[in-house]
Parts: sequence; structure tokens; C-alpha cells
Amino acid sequence: MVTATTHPTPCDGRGLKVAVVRSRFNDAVTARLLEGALEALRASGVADGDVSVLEVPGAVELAFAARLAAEKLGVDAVVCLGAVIRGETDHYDHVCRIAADTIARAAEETGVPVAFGVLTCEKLEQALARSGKGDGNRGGHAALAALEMALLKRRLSGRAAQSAGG
Ligand code: INI
Repeated sequence: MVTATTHPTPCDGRGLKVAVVRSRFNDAVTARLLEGALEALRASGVADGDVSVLEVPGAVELAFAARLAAEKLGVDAVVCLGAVIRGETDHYDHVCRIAADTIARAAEETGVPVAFGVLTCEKLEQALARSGKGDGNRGGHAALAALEMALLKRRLSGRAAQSAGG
């Protein structure tokens, strides 16, 4: 079987301020996503003092905290981490939909990049496999995606300022 795995490019995160919002639901998984995200930020040169970690109850609450972080903490990027695992009911579908829609909207409406590091899995084993140590940790991927988008924003904002100035 061929699986599609993305390995976001490491980038220079020195000087960037980042908020990481983690949901406690499925704590064993999201604690590992958090480790992966913090490791990726450190490896990219983001100073520990420039990282704020916030916690929320579940994936549904991630976007609200992401907005608060974007608006009140003055961060360059936000990383949302969660794990939604299918149960017996259709609650799973609602939680996935709400989390994805609201996180995307938080980025669009605040203008601050918000990365979607929410695992949506059938089984706990799949979630554990995507949150292990090293390259396969989706928390790390989300952190790198957030940094890349913050740098893109910075680069293009610089251009806009240059053109406005003539
Ligand atoms: N929240 C999750 O983060 N993952 C889940 O798997 C999950 N399930 O399956 O119910 C879940 N539900 C809680 C939800 O995110 C909210 O916290 C709750 O509905 C209160 O708003």
C-alpha cells in the first residue's frame, strides 16, 4: 500500500512567537502531539520563551483559544493539536467538522496562520502511530506548517510595505 506522508520543510523560526493549543480529550495522544510540536519548534530555532502552550477540553474548543492567542498574545502563528477518534455514534463527524471549519475560519478572520494538527482516526492505534517520536509525529508537522506560513506572511507583508512606499 502506498501512503501519502508529508514532511514539511524545516525552516528558520528564530524570532517567531508561537502559541500551541492542545486539547486534553484523548490526552495520551495529544500529549505526544505536543511533544512533537515543541521538538519541531525548538529544532527550527524558536526560543522556548517565545512559545505559549494553552490547553482546552476538546477539539471543538481549539479554534476559540486559537483566536484568543492570535488576538491577545500577538503571536506569529498558532498550532492546534487534537485527536478525534471514532466512537459508536456520529458525534465523531460533528467534532471533526466543527474543529476543521472553525480552525480554518480563525486563521482567515485573524490573519494569523493557524495550523490544523488534529488527528481524525478510526482507532486509537492509528492515532498513536501518527504521534510517535521523530518524523512521523503530526504535531511536529503542524508546527512546521505554522512556521512556514508565518514566514510567508512576513515575506509578502514586507513586499506590500515596499510597494506602498513606492
Ligand atoms: N473531543 C475530542 O477532542 N476528541 C474526540 O474524540 C471527541 N469525541 O469523540 O467526543 C471530543 N469530544 C468533545 C468535544 O471536543 C467538546 O469538548 C465537547 O463537545 C464540549 O464542547
